[in-house]
Amino acid sequence: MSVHEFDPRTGLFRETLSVFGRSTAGRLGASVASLGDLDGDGRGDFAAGAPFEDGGRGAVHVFLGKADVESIQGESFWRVL
Ligand SMILES: [Ca+2]
Repeated sequence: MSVHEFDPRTGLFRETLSVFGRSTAGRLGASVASLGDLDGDGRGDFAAGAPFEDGGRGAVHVFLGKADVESIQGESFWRVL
């Protein structure tokens, strides 16, 4: 899953985050939703669905926002079945 940020100064998108799911066929990022601020640290958190993960059972991954968006990696998410 890749997240791109729009820069209104340049009119271009730039990739700010890439996260990989447990399987290449899981389609992590097929759906994404804002969760507000789950942990109360003042940064937005979000969930991303992986509808075909675990042989089609599917999963939702919860990501906690960080000041440095590029530091959000696989170890910072929770997996919710
Ligand atoms: Ca947060």
